[in-house]
Amino acid sequence: MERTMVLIKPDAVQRSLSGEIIHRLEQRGLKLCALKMLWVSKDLAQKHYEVHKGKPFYEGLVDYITSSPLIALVIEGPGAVKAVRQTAGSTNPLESAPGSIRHDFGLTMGRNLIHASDSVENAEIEINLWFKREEIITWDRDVDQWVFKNN
Ligand code: D4T
Repeated sequence: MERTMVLIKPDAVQRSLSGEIIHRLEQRGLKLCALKMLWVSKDLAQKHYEVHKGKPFYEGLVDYITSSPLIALVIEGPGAVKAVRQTAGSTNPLESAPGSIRHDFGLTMGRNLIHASDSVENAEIEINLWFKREEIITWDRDVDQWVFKNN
């Protein structure tokens, strides 16, 4: 089953939106496989955002992500990468679809509440960067037959 990684970023945690964001992912039918709160080190933040190194917003992005605790999650489901990106909304909240998290709670790219892996390959890299193997729970959820099945 496909997995993706989500960060409930420091602005969302500070604004007490963590429960709302998890609720929306669960409501969609997605399954939690790992969850932890942490205060990210500069080293981990720099590794996570390495592709953006050198861009004008990079330093501010690393400062923001390390400024306050965040919540990291592993989420599972059919098409989990696409589903979570859709529920999160576009990077720029002003271009996000109504009903998405970034649209409903955000205004700027600099405080856009949530990170979601952008491909299956990057999801695997990010999950390995943020989680130890034993922190990820493989489990059957009783309702999966009513949510995950295709005919
Ligand atoms: P993340 O990685 O946080 O899920 O965001 P996206 O995948 O939607 O967008 P991204 O990689 O292009 O950007 C990473 C991160 O940088 C912030 N950002 C981005 C910013 O502060 N200013 C900017 O101009 C851009 C393009 C927002 C998300």
